Amino acid sequence: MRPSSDVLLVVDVQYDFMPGGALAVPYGDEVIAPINRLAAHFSHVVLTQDWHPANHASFAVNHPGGQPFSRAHMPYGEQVLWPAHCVQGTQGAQLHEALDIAHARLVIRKGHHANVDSYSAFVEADRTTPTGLTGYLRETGVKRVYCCGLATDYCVAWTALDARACGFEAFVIEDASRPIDLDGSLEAAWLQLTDLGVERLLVDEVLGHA
Ligand code: VGL
Ligand code: ZN
Repeated sequence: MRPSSDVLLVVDVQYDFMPGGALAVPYGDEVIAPINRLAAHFSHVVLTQDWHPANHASFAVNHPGGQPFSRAHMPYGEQVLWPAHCVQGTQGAQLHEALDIAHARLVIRKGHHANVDSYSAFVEADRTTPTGLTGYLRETGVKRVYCCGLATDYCVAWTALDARACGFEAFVIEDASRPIDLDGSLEAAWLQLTDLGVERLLVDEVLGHA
């Protein structure tokens, strides 16, 4: 069992990101088995949950003429306009029931401010509003943050980059994550992750079987 200073951060494994969901990530359901396998070895697991109000500014439907997967200018910068997803209290926003992680200690909800998105589990897209996760991880003695889930090139990447920026050792577990890959976003994410000191690992490497 990994010590409590190693946290497994499971990002957005929710029905709306599954095949057939409102913002389907291709093969998104394939992350569940490797995540369950990993979680059995981590005493410290934290889950994130994308959790938007229905009037959220990242939803194309809330912009006159806005098309899903187009871009809009927000006060904090460019924002991809997504199909409405993970609306607070809906079935699509629920964590997948096949996650077998009863010992998870914390579920952190993000994206709950109507006017700001939050891909990162640490800091919202305005890059100033904290979620509180940094303080929680510091107070519980975490040193290493192992990120996995959905989507590799959005919420997983932004979360891992912020973990590193907060001074933790940070890792992305590639085969326990799946990408959206919009306009080259996956390649751009890996370049940035590598550049900023986030390590790329496979499940077997994390578990010491490689
Ligand atoms: C995500 C787009 C919008 C993600 C969340 O979990 O990667 N992507 N909201
Ligand atoms: Zn979202």
